Amino acid sequence: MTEYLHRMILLASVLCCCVIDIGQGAEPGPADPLKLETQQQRDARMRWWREARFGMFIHWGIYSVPAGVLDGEIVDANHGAEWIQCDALLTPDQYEPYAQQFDPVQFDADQWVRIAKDAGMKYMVITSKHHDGFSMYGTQVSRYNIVDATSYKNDPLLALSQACKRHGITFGVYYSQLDWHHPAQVNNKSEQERLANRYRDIRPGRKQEYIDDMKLQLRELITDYDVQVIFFDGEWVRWWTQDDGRDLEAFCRSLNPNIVINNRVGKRKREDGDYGTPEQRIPDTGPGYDWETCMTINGTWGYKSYDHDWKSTEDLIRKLVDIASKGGNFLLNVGPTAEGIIPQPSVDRLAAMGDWLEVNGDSIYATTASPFAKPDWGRYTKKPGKLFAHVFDWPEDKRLSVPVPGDRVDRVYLLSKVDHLPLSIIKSPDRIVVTLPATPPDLIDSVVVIQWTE
Ligand code: FHN
Repeated sequence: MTEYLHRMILLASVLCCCVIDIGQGAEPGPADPLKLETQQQRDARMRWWREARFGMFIHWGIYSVPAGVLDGEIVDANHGAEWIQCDALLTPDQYEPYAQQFDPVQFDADQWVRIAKDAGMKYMVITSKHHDGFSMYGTQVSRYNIVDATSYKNDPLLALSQACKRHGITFGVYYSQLDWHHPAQVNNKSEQERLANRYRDIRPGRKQEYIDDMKLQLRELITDYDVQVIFFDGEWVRWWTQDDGRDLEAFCRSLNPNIVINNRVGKRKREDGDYGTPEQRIPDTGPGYDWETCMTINGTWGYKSYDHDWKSTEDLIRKLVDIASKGGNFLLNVGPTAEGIIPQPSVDRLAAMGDWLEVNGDSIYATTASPFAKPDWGRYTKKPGKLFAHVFDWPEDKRLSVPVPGDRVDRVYLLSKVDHLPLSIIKSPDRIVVTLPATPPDLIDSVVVIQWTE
């Protein structure tokens, strides 16, 4: 049987099972014949990620040295510190010496992983190479990396990958297609100043050279660093196509069939990768497929010495709940200093989120999107047999109306009360009214659990 005939039969079988799946699956799998996995296989592969709901994003690199300031002047208060090379229009000769100044002697991989774990985070995604093209691990592909180009000479990504394994956290990396250092890329002549960098061009005839180097690095990361998630970025450059994304996605999957890849591997289309990536925002409703909001705790991804505009713990917890109520994941960012320290305001907020999840994790992890409209007083999340009412604003009349048929409800209790003593409820055909205690057990979010038969 010829290769062509074999692939046609394979393609035909894939196409027909895709049609069936879309009819049956909880959410339709990406309708891409390239992806030879069935909906069941995809659900199995994505399960840990969907159940995790909460991860740590880490933007760390030599841009943490200037920390958003150049010659005592703030470069751009509205843009991430990781963009300083572009925003200050620095030439490589002006920017790359920061590598020699980068010596994170206080970096402690176990401490970082513990901060993530104590925050209730289940996975971690760190910048292996951001737009500046500097590799934060010991790559053989370019000497512009932390082992060869800094006085630090150690490999923090290897240390983090190993620490994640020790603490049961899943390890992932961020990787940028846009690269201000790679010789195959060049500033875009038709764009002015910053945009020339943002929309960097590829030199004629040298695209494959860059793609080959990317693949060599991704092979290193996937095979030697146990990478289970890849967050691509910088895909907006015009020379990067959706087909390039498909090719790169297939390449990564050939190295690790279980890997989870974001939609920026392609052109942020639904069929690209495994999940959508809204940034610094939370969609009004879930898009009906896997998605993850990435967000900063202050106003920058990379560390900025002067940015103290920290979101409150209340805001962050309610954002996590809002995202989970729409069936999404929350990838919350930290920007460590050049010394290797995660800023204390970030650590404090993450610890407080961890305390809340210690008590209320059942209402977040492995839950799915709310089946009901968003109530004025909060949000809903659910899992089989349980509906979680997240009460942000405690009703003045201490009564909570929930649109579930009364005859289906077995018990209602407060998740924070270890005894789970039942609360009194009034049942009616289409709803129940719960009588709440006078004061909320938690001012940020008190979770009322409704045990019911769906
Ligand atoms: O330009 C990057 C930015 O530096 C940061 O990495 C974020 C995080 O998702 N992504 C890009 C902006 O969309």
